[in-house]
Amino acid sequence: MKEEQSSLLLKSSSLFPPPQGVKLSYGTAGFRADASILKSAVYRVGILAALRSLKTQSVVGVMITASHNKVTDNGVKIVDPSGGMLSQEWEPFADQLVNAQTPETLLSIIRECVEKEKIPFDGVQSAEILLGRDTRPSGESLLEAAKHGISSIFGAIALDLGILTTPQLHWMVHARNKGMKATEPAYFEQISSSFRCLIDLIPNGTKVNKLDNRVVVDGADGVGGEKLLVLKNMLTDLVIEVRNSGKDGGLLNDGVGADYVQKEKVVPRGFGSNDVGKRCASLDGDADRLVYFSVPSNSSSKIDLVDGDKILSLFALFIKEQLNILTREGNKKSNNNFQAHLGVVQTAYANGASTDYLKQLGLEVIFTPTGVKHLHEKAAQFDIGIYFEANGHGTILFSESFLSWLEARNNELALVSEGSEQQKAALRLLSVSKLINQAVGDALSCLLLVEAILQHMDWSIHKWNELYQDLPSRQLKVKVVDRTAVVTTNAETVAVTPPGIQEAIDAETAKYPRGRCFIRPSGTEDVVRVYAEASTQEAADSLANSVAKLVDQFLGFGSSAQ
Ligand code: 16G
Ligand code: MG
Repeated sequence: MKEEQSSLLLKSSSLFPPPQGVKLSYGTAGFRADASILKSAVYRVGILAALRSLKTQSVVGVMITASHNKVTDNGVKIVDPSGGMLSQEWEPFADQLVNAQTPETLLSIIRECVEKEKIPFDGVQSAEILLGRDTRPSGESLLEAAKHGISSIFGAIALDLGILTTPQLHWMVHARNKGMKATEPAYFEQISSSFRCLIDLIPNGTKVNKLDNRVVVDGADGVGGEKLLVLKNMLTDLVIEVRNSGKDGGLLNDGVGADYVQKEKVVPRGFGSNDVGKRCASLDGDADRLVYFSVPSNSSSKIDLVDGDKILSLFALFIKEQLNILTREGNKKSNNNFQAHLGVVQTAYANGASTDYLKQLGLEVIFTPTGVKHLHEKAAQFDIGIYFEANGHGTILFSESFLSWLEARNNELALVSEGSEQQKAALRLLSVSKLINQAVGDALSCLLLVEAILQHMDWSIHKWNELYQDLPSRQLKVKVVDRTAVVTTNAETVAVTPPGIQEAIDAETAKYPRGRCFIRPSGTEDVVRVYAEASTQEAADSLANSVAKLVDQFLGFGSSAQ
């Protein structure tokens, strides 16, 4: 590393001293904390992003958001050149860099990283970083800190894209590295036009019966609401009413948003008895999660939740149907046949009834640990991989080879049987691959896909919700002395340590019909989480409570679960 580069780094990092006595960890989805202590971390993530861009010789992204956390929190994460999450191999660098106490230690960690990763660091190579932030008030000054970090690496350029949803930034990094247009208008144009294609491909009989093309969306008073106000005007055949758009003074994530709705199972602010029977949806604070719900009666605030598992089931059903049409009898004559490998990916939080349903459809279901990076990685191994967490984060990934086959098949069908059912199925799948975000789960594009499929099927939200009935479940969290004492295996379904706890959990679970229970350390909060499922709500509650007590006995402060 050149002398000038080292002294620039020493000088600029001294302007961003780390907070005393705080240790941050990259965690499941980047660094997150109270915004007041994040400047130094964001500055350093700027440096790391520049190094990552130099190393990969591609554009990378930095997103400033704390998703569904309270408005006073913020966070930062890196988007890799593929548009996905930062490679897990680099997470330890991120931790070391952010926790370095002095400019000198910081410099030596950077040196080590440059050497170990053989990063071309001669000032000749250039690096480019796309920056985005959500609507949090702290976002603007944190984004400035990221710019400082980036400009302290010679040859690195920051491109400030302003306020974006997290998935928009992922989409733009992905698009940019594929040589495609990576602007917000291009994003809106792609998702609205592929939505239109799907609507145009709805079988005629269904269109006549189409009654219900309205959806009411809770924007969590965040960036998703704001963007949806733009997107809705580009759509015909769908009427979106946006509430909690962030434009009318509501507080971000305060009694609103997908996380609140999914966890509390009550109406978000601004929804109530006037909405009985309507199809409603909720985005989270950075619009990478989506859940649906309906208000069943005007006497309580309870909702009927349609969660990520049901979105996954709807998508899987539709994709499978299109694949069946494409490859059915009579079509076999084509010498251009291909058995697409379709797989679905869930976590242990997926409701057991959803897994049963997907298996009944004949689908291959795979489990991974919690966190988008794990699900995404697995789904990418299929020709079509659909992944969802119950909390509403997910997408559909299409492999490059399957897409080239599909394009070719569509062209072939256009010649021999233009307008046939087979060709329509090919076109629908191609439209889905353009509508759904290939980089990361995206609430806006998932919303449009759900709406297109419901119109295609001519289904109400109730019909959709009846695909299967969720098993009653309960989630609890337990404060413990050290959550890292819990180590799990088998996609988090088995606790390996502390010794003896899994046997105790098994003995408890065996007492309940259809009982299922697991514990895992949270990746975002200092707690151990308990999930329990059973045939009745009372049983699920009781199982969760007993296991929370076990966690407390094995690991707690001697206090009881909260
Ligand atoms: C983060 C993850 C989400 C996961 C959640 C679990 C991303 C983008 N987000 O929000 O996938 O479900 O953490 O939180 O990866 P927990 O570890 O506290 O239960
Ligand atoms: Mg989010």
